[in-house]
Amino acid sequence: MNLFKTLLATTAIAMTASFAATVFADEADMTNAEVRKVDKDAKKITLKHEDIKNLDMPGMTMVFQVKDAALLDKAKAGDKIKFKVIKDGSAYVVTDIQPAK
Ligand SMILES: [Cu+2]
Repeated sequence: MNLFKTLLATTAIAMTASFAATVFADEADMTNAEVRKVDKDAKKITLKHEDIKNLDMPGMTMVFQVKDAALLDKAKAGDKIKFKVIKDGSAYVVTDIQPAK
């Protein structure tokens, strides 16, 4: 294998790995939670959540920012939901909310 082929193969492997990481991040696990409070004006939601595996966070009650205020139409205090959250800089941002079955 010449140097060019080696570089090409290495790049392909790196790209595959980063693509897989991106997909993984985007497909972050849904986490179970119970809604405690919804603040549409501030685009915030208070959740009592279970362990968030993709963020390595244990279960707790905390306030999250939501990406889109429309997500809050799907949740009200007392609801059991599943949600997706990402870390954006120093903030945790909820990107999806689904009713839990
Ligand atoms: Cu938390």
